[in-house]
Amino acid sequence: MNPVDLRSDTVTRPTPEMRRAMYEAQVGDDVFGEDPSVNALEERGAAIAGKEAAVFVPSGTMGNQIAIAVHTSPGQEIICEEHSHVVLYEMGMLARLSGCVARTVATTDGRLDWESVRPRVRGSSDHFRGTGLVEVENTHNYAGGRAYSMESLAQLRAGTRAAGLAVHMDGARVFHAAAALGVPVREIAATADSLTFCLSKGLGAPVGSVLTGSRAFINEARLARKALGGGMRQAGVLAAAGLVALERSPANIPAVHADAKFLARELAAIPGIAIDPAAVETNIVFYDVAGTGLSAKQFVGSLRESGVLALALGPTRIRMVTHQDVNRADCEKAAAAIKSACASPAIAY
Ligand code: TLP
Repeated sequence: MNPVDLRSDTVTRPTPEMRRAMYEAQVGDDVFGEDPSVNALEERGAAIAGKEAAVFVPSGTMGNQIAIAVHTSPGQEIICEEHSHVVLYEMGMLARLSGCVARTVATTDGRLDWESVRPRVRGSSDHFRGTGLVEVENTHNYAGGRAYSMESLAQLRAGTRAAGLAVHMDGARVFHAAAALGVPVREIAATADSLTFCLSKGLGAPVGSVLTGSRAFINEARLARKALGGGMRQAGVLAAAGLVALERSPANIPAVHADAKFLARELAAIPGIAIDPAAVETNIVFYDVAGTGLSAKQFVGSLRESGVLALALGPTRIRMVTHQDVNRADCEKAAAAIKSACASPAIAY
């Protein structure tokens, strides 16, 4: 039997409809701008985000890093949350590719606000290059899938605009933010100059992300993508699956969120597990197993024995992510496996 894989929403497999679309996709050389499926995906992505243009990129990391490179110049500072993906999980590329430094802001829930950003904003002088960009992650992965409120984003937008600063949104899971808030993606995107969203996270497509912004920004982004080796030629086979994902998958998100909340409530009732179910707003469930006497690694090993996969993302911190390839019964199985892992003595896995 296949394990219940809750390590990430990146693990989803393309649906039969996606596979059919991939098989039938019209393709051409995308570096020449001649792949009709990629062109259609970019048009659709831009329309959904309410931006002038979009570029299809192989990954969320590439989308974010291209955005940072285009918005900034070397020596500048990027204000972002301390646990943001661009800082913790993108291989230091904001320094390596863009020559920038991160001015991180500590938060309790991953969400920046203008009050915490404002004191870090500075112009350039004889001694420093100053702020180049504000980056927000929505939903915030490491903070447990928290979504920014529209009010907070509007304040950030007003403050950054007055300061003449660009905002990039890492919206890898922006469709989850939109579902949690009950607002269209374009309203969220309107609070940033550029937005990356992932087709392969939470939308079920096999590969790819879309970077959106103004036409001038995307023209530059396209050159940066080529420079990084991201010109993918007959990428229409991938874009075709992405188009299906954009069409079909948002409808699945409410059930995916309900599963995460169900799992969080179940976990809250298990002695030894520390979790605040009220903090689970979308599809990411973090919990702490310190109270069980097991390390996160041991705990994950024990779950694996029961056919449930999770990620250890700290000494005693575990992440589970619900997605469209798991259902309520799978979450019940996961909760039962967690109960039995808590009951078992500490074995070295
Ligand atoms: N996140 C992955 C891991 O890298 C942690 C995951 O399993 O959640 N932004 C955010 C907010 C992300 O969560 C991720 C992937 C990315 C960007 C990068 O996307 P990819 O993996 O496509 O480069």
